[in-house]
Amino acid sequence: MTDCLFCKIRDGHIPSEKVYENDDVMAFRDVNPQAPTHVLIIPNKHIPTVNDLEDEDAEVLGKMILAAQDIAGYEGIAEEGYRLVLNCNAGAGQTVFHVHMHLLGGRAMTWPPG
Ligand code: DGP
Repeated sequence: MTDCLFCKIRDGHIPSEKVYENDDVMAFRDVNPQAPTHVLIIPNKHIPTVNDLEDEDAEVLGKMILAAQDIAGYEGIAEEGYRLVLNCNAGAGQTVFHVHMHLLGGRAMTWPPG
């Protein structure tokens, strides 16, 4: 079995609160939420970091953003606004090495992020 935490969540070997799923992506609530809405959107394909993306992954990245748009809509935060974040490598705070997009919303955001 893979050592990747998010592959295990994708495969249902580790429980998660799933909020979205299609053939290419899935989304589940972050276990340590940093905002009232904090959802992680992952490609089903195991890709460790943004640095590892290839041309053929362009479509799934678009699908991740469309998933975020959909989730923001039913979470009721689309109009007030939300933030999408991809951390790449440890210096940017990446701790799980399976590409994931954070969808954060439901509170005021500051800029720049820490
Ligand atoms: P990052 O720091 O960008 O790699 O984000 C990883 C996120 O994953 C972090 O916000 C916490 C979350 N996380 C870690 N372990 C689990 C888990 O077992 N379940 C869920 N739902 N989220 C997790």
